[in-house]
Amino acid sequence: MRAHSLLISSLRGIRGERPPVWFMRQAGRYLPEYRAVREKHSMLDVIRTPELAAQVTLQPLDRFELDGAIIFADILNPLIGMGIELDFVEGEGPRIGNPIQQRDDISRLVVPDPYENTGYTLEAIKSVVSALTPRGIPLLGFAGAPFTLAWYALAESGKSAQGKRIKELIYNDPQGWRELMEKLVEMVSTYLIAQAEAGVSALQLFDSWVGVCSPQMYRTEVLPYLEQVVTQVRASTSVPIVYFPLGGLGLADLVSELPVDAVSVDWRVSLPTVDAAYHHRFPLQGNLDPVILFAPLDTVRRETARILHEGAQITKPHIMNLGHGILPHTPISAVAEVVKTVRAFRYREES
Ligand code: 1CP
Repeated sequence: MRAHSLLISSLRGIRGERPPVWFMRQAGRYLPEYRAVREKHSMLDVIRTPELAAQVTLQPLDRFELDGAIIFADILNPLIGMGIELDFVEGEGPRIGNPIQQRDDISRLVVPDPYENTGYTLEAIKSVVSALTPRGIPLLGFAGAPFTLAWYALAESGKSAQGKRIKELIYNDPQGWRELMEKLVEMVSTYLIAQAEAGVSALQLFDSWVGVCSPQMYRTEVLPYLEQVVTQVRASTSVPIVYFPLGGLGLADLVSELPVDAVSVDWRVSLPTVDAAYHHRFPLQGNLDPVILFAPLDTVRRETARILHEGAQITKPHIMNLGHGILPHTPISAVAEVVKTVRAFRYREES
């Protein structure tokens, strides 16, 4: 049974008395209880051990009165079953052992069965759902969007943030690009559907690198594959789907064509401005700058209030979140302050 909640009704377009609040990366290094688990276990071990993944997922819920949880995993671990070697290197982040360099590397990729490839996450989801349903808190599942997964499979890094490798593949080997995207579409769709079957109440697609695309590239090389993912997922489950095009403000007009339920917004734009760019179509999630959480608490309170008032001006519901994930070393008191400020807010005070 799925929890009926402020978060899910807001994602479905029904505004409650206040916005729901949850945070991307709400489980993570800023929590001492997370660091304690990670001292004993590697990132991949935590993800692949359902008891540990469930434990870490629930940690922020025991500290803060959040309106949602997100299953602990990464966008990259599902690539392992496709034949991509992945490791998380301490203090550095993900590293791909055998990045795609030529057409053969694409041809040898397989589309894994999600139950075989990521059964551990599906088990963790079941366990978290049984813990959270009595508390009325919904669990989100997620996946990387095909473009962003291709980015990592090609070993693009922050240093080549223009996306030279991915764009060269698109321009120089269109057939190879199509084959790669088709395999990623299949992997992502079946994985999201399996998460819905395991009991998540909503799904989020992270497109963290799509901001490097021109609208033209996005229209022809990215959007059609995203549409395939959303259409396939929709055909087998009715849970709401959230899309997060980080840095994708220039793509808003095209994103507004996607049949998703809600869009997550980074901090670079005000919610009313982006609402207009999306033609008032979507509930919007976001968009407090994660760095504001390092400011004095009255600044945190004031900036949270500013986002709440901007969120009250959009056409569809607002879901309070950050514009990107919580950063390591974020003060816990600032996270608590945001939650407190949101929970005390009421829309009727707006009029
Ligand atoms: O313990 C550690 O140091 C590991 C840090 C960490 C964590 C906590 C990584 C490595 N991944 C995660 C978990 C994670 N990643 C979640 C869990 C649920 C939650 O939000 O609480 C989610 C949803 C992700 C998604 C993810 N992973 C994205 C999309 C969102 C985003 O940040 O843009 C991306 C790009 C990744 C790749 C990744 N994994 C880890 C790092 C440091 C990165 C980013 C590397 C880069 O910038 O290229």
